[in-house]
Amino acid sequence: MTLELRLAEAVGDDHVLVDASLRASYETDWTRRFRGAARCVVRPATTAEVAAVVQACVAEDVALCLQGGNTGLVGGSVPVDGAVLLSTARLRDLDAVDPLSAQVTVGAGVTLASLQKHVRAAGFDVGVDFAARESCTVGGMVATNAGGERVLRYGTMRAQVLGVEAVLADGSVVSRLGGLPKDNTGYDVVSLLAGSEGTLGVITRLRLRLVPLLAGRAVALIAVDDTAAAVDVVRRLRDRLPSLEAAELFFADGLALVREKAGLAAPFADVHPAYLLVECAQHGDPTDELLAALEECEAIRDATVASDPRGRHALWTYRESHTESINAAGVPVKLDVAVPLPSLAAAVAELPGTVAGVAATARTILFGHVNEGNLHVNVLGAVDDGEAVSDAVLTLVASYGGSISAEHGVGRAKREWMSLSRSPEEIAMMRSIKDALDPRGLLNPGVLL
Ligand code: FAD
Ligand code: 2HG
Ligand code: ZN
Repeated sequence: MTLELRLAEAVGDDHVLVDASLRASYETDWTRRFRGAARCVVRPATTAEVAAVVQACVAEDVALCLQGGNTGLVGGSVPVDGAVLLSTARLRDLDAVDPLSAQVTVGAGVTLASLQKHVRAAGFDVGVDFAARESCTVGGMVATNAGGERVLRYGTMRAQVLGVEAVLADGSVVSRLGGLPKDNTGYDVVSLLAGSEGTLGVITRLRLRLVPLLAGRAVALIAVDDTAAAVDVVRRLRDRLPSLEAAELFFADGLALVREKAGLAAPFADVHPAYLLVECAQHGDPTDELLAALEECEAIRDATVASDPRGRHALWTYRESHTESINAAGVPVKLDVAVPLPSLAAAVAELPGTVAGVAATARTILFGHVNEGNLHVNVLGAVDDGEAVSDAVLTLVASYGGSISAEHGVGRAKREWMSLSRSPEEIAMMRSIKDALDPRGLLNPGVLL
């Protein structure tokens, strides 16, 4: 029996896509920088079907690549040529929210937006949020240990995960969905799979911790002179406002591009070098506390505050439209890095020159999650110099004691620079784990290691 027939037996004919036109949307990543031609796309609907798919690929010694919403930005979600691509899109069960433990169990293919809708109807919220919410899946978010806009308050995706069900590379199933917040019985399988980027197993179901649904919200867009001023304002707000949930940084050139591509009005009468967007959330209205705290920050040059949903959304659009606006301007070389907060201003000052040193005509746009020192370095007009740009930026970041991947993962894009962020001993440990769990290297070959 051919592999395709065996896969069709596992998931049904309709869910094995062999035709090039049906495979196409799965074969290019969101940035259009990474591509691969899959042998076929297979779309299982249950953990048992996933296990059958893995077993079929193991029997034929065919590589299996994994894809959730295909919003990943490091090339990890596209297949290698000739691999079977497993899409988790049909793993979309939503169990009832458990209000006593404030937890829910969901399929890995559920999108963040569907999860938010589901848990908000029960009076809860998800601790992680970001602009790809309509398409990214919970499984992809755990596999990449996604960060986003609320890390300041709730941590990254790993911190939201209390249990996992996954199919390992030999087709066996580990299921740990009990949701015990305290459980120190040996190695933490759940944590190991978070951030493993599909190299250790296919995540099929997740038990998630939920956070309170906070209806009182206020957003401020703040103009400042530079990164140092933005960092200073964030420190003051963080010390004073327990309701502070988000602190995002962007700059005049990014705002100009967003305004051009999204057709938005200027937020202030004057152009300022840097902008900080902050959000506070609590059960009651936090607007007065936010305004009072802003008044005490001397570094603020201008500010606008919105408490109603429309006004808040309008302010967030200036920040959240960066990724789409950059994509509309060209194919970017994307680098997602973090430096220690005391070095953030120096890194921001040095990065454009560092890029120009290897790609003179490139356009560098920076933005990010300021409290974590997390910068998104987007370089337009440099796809042909991608290697040199990556090398220059990541080497600079390493010289600050930073990370070459703050939240998007390593994927295929940054694999060769792992040693800038991880010691030989750590890489050897990761390699041992990979070899033990996937000795034939069939899961997501070329990703991470
Ligand atoms: P995919 O892109 O499909 O896959 C990502 C990786 O996870 C791949 O290596 C894939 O093989 C693996 N994978 C997917 N599903 C599974 C599974 N079930 N089991 C095992 N491995 C799996 N990221 C952030 O961290 N913070 C942000 O603020 C943020 N904002 C974004 C905004 C936009 C507009 C876009 C396009 C992307 C953004 N991202 C952000 C990146 C991306 O959305 C996240 O990395 C997200 O977690 C990927 O989810 P996905 O379902 O699309 O995964
Ligand atoms: C964000 O914070 C995402 O908006 C995407 O992580 C970053 O486009 C990027 O580089
Ligand atoms: Zn981000």
